[in-house]
Amino acid sequence: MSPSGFEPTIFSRIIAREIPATIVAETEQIIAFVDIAPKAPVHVVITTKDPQYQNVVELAAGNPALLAELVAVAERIAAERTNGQFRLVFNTGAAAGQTVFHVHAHLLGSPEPTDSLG
Ligand code: DGP
Repeated sequence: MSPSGFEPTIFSRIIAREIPATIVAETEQIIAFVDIAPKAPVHVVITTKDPQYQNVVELAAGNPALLAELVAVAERIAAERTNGQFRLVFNTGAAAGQTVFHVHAHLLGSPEPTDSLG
């Protein structure tokens, strides 16, 4: 358990630079890094540095401004790295595929023109 009372996740270890990741964007409260198991030509995980919100529903209720900042960071990364069309996915709950219970979005896209992002 961390001093803040929240169980640290693998993302906390990336934020602390305890394990390596390819970080593509960072603000005071948000960090984004390349997904270790990419599902698209561009696959970036965007998460809050604060580990207290387990999923997007908790973040939206607890700190909507931080959710808006996360989305703004996603849009900036998409503008730099994709063709301008992208998916932003928040898996919410284990049955929906969530494996890391530290709120995060998956930004999925392609730098090339595509018909579909799957
Ligand atoms: P989700 O299944 O929605 O909870 O997404 C968790 C994502 O986190 C999954 O796509 C893989 C990624 N991930 C897990 N561990 C690591 C890691 O150590 N490094 C990086 N770069 N990504 C990770």
